[in-house]
Amino acid sequence: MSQDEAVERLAERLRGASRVTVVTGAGVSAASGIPTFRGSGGLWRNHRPEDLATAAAFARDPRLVWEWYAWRRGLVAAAQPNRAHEVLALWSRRFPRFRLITQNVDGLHERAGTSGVIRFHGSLWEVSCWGACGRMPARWRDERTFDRLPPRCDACGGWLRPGVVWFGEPIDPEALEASGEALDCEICLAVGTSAVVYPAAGLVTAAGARGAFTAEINPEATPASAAVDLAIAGPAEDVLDRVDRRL
Ligand code: BJW
Ligand code: ZN
Repeated sequence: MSQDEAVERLAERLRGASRVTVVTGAGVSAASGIPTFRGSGGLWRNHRPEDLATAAAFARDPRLVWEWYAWRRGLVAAAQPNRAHEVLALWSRRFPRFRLITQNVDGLHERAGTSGVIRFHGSLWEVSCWGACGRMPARWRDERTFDRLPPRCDACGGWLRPGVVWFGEPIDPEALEASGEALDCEICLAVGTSAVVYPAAGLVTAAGARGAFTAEINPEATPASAAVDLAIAGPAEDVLDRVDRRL
């Protein structure tokens, strides 16, 4: 099937649909200049993101891990949402029961105007007390540029940590529950994710098992490509724009 035919097939499915769920990953922010985790450009100062995104790495060297997050906060603050974020924001108003589950912590979906985003892996703009002193909320928003790394908890003086989900940590129960509900949909799309990190990687297949038509948009093949009903090879900002024009 040509890419044009695949785009038309997805548009045809979407016309008249009501319950549409989209699961996004780092690839949707690539065109905004935010590096993805895996593949070329994923390295930061010779460290693999997988080696930094763990509680053990933070305990060992909180300053190093915070430097990585501070660098990413700076990149995201200077970036703009791209056409992929914009189309999904339009769809959040077009489809009566649209849900967006993102693994991204950058907040670009919200900045593009999508409300009710389910943040599966937390937010780059939130922090929590590493020592869980209990005198602060479980997680709170803090968009400051910290002059000292690691930043300190105002209540106990201990380290603050980024408000994100690292490997080996549980997904926020509210995000997990909202995602489970969102899988009862007619169409479920995976956009810009390598589909290797669980439990997020299992969401689209789970929607398919509940009867949804499933599709993937990614320039590269992933472990999900063979499992979805339709795999469209191409960048999200281009493919989503073309699908939107055909609705
Ligand atoms: C484009 C594009 C363009 C490029 N357009 N596309 C075996 C089975 C099941 C689970 C496990 C297992 N072994 C270990 C686990 C657990 C582990 C896991 O899945 N590991 C695997 C790697 C094997 N999972 C966990 O630990 C999770 N928690 C958990 O399981 O808890 C259990 C538990 C229960 C109770 C108590 C305690 C524990 C947590 C996972 C957390 C992941 N965190 C990170 C960091 C978040 C913070 C931060 O951002 O710093 O999340 S890791 C990183 O990977 C980040 C991402 O959200 C996530 C997914 O990456 P994503 O988005 O797919 O990006 P990439 O870079 O991989 O791919 C980009 C894609 O874009 C590529 O495909 C490109 O081709 C494409 N692309 N340009 C469209 N223009
Ligand atoms: Zn504290």
